[in-house]
Amino acid sequence: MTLLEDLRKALYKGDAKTVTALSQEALDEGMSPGSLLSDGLIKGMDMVGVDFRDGTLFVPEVLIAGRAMKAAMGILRPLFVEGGIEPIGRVVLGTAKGDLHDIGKNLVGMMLEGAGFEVHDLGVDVAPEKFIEVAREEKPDIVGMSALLTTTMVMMKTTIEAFKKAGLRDQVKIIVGGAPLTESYAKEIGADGFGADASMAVIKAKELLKA
Ligand code: B1M
Repeated sequence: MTLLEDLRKALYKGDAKTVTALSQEALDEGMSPGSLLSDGLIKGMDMVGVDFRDGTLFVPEVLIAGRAMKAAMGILRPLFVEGGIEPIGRVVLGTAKGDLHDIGKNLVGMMLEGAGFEVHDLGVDVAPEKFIEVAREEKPDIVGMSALLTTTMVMMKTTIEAFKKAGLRDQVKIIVGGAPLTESYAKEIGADGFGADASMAVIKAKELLKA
């Protein structure tokens, strides 16, 4: 069995200690952080997702796998995030109201920081009013929203409408993403950009700011 297969298996089992050790081993052997992320960690979470959907894994197991993923992201974070540079833009980021999924959103935040953006992460279950309040205070260039549930992706539209009502829509660019979203849905709800994955979110953010 290859190191990455072992890593995915350990992630599936939620064995944070082994996931962390194998992630470090992969990096020490010269694997790029990007390959470790996409071929190891994200594929491992996909296996978890399939069995969660099919009813062979349940919420506690999925949570434990999620924690193992977060532990490994702790190792990757410093590799994606460079310090001491002037931010190329400011982003307020959060998961839509009613949604508690934050692994993908955290990844997007990490990659944006790595690309030179300053990121203010509002966490999960973020109400439209909270996005508005922080946007007023911090005057970000971009507001990023993540949603993993078909029932919460509609909150992104509500939030965009709230920005319009508050007279702030023209002052920020809005990027959305998350597994159930599509480019056409993003357009339909009036977002400025869609990120199919974390690296596309970075490309879109740079494009919107012409950075
Ligand atoms: Co949830 N869950 N979950 N879950 N969960 C899904 C999303 C689901 C698809 C599983 C399934 O049935 N196969 C399903 C949704 C079905 C649907 O709506 N159609 C589901 C469900 C049903 C639920 C509950 C309702 C289960 C229940 O209680 N009965 C419940 C809801 C809780 C709530 O939010 N209110 C629930 C709970 C949970 C846990 C708490 C147990 C846990 C979350 C832990 C956490 O995040 N801290 C969890 C998990 C882990 C998952 C799966 C297995 C994995 C999600 C994940 O982290 N993927 C997921 C199945 C799956 O997606 N395979 C599932 C890895 C992550 C890196 O990918 O988040 O897609 P992702 O992010 C990607 C891109 O989407 C994109 O970039 C990221 C990196 O490439 N992206 C953006 C994301 N945000 C972006 C923002 C951007 C741009 C790109 O711009 C701003």
